[in-house]
Amino acid sequence: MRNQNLFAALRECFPADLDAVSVETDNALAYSWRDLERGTAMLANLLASLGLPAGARVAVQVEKSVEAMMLYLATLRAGFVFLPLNTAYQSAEIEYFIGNAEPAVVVCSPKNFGWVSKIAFKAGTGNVFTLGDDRTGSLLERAAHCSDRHEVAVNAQDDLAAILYTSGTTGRSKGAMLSHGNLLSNARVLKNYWGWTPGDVLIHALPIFHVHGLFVAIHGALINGSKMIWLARFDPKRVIRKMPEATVFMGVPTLYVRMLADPALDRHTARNMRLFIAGSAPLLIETFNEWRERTGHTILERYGMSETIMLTSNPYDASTGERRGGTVGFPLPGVGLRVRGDEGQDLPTDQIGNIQVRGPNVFKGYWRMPEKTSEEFTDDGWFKTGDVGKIDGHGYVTIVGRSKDLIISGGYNVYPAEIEGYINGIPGVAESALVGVPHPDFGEVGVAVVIAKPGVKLDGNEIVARLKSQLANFKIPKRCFVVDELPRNTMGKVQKNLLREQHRQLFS
Ligand code: MLC
Ligand code: AMP
Repeated sequence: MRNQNLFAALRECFPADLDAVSVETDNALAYSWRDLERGTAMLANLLASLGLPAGARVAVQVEKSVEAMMLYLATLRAGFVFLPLNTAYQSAEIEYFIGNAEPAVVVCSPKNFGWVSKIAFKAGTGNVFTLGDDRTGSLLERAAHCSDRHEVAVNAQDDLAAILYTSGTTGRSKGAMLSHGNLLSNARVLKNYWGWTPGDVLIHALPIFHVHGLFVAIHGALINGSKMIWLARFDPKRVIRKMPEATVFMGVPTLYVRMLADPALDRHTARNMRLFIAGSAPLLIETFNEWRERTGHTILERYGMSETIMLTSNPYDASTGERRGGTVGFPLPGVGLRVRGDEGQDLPTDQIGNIQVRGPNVFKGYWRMPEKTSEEFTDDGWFKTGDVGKIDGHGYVTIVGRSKDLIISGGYNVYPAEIEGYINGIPGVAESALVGVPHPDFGEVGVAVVIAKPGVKLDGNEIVARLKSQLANFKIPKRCFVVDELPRNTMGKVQKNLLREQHRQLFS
């Protein structure tokens, strides 16, 4: 049987000329396809030399670099399971992920080695390496002694390739298990659906620890043998400067909003571009329209999740329909999408309900949480996305809200229950509620409303300052109000919709 290893499939798509440039960085480094081939072989040989058991997890919290991408590819290549972690996560968050996933290998930034290695060794991890964003660290030092030839591991379609932590629809973070087959089938569908062509060049400006930057963008370029212009961080000026050399860009809505704020963005800078893709959070119709006016290009919005990779997309090919702002387009080929009522009944066209999906892209379940996994699937095998939406008569899907209590801020997910837990742990706090309100830059941001215990005087700014030492920065509420009481319904439940309404003008 054919090897179903994702890396093997991506490598087959490398161009014949391995000396051509595959990645060009913003600090003027150029990597050839041969560099990717050799670098991933050396790293895969290093992983293979560690005597890891099958299915071992490789947890990685490092700054974005081409070597970090190679580490991802090498983990696939060696047949192990990649576990990316947001660089903003602080020690309590890392402790949870490492404790839960029990990785055999942890790779962290050199500056974090002290605290990360302590957490990792305590959790039983046998190997902790460092990787800096300037090609420093013990990982590359060790890999330098390894052979640059490596036979790609043999994997079946259902073998795990990656675990992505997400809170799903409820509760504590859960590891979504994605297989080689999930990732490869989605990459192949997107290559065709988005019309990737020879000569395409992708500007890669997203972080590489989530679905968007790690899978959609990287797989998209590699499976097309396309060059990437690699920016270590998003900077609107740099993207605009590089745009004439590129044809494809992917971003969360905040990236588009920030580029529109730069007068240098115009039709001339975007003249060679073929496609602008947006997703991970709702794209405002104003942004969609303004982008078209300024650049002459219509953004293609698509919809996905950690558990499913990409689900729907507006059409690329005009003959199959127009790109409609405010919608996320059609279910991708092979993806089933249906809208169900709260009782599980099928809903007619245009009726709003719960979005459920199935297909070869849908994940294998949550890591070591079989009960949670079965709760999130219907009896007939459809995954409950937690998103609320409708399908119109032409088949366009629109997302109108979420049944899960989730705030999406600048494309990152913030789970109110998690933040409220931390706030409630602060001495003197009786109760708290976190709600999402509109924000011109991040789309949506969290605002905390807190009640103090009797006789205690609390200060909102001090609460925020305290949270900063415990949580990733994007999870920190942008404002915190201390009030006497929270609005409640007759059952005593906090009415978050009223709080949201009360604060919706805060940043407008
Ligand atoms: C940064 N900050 C944020 C934030 N990012 N606040 C709220 N939400 C965010 N997303 C705050 C920091 O806390 C800090 O605050 C200040 O902004 C500056 O931090 P920074 O790190 O310098 O910010 P910046 O580089 O400007 O980052 C903004 C950003 C980044 C938009 C470039 O957030 C980003 O790359 N977002 C993309 C996320 C992404 O890739 N999502 C895909 C998920 S996959 P202070 O107070 O400390 O100064 C997925 C599935 C799918 O959802 O469908 O794709
Ligand atoms: P994550 O768990 O980080 O993968 O986030 C997935 C969630 O992001 C989805 O369940 C949606 O709520 C949201 N999302 C992704 N793309 C879009 C989009 N184009 N429009 C609206 N919401 C989106």
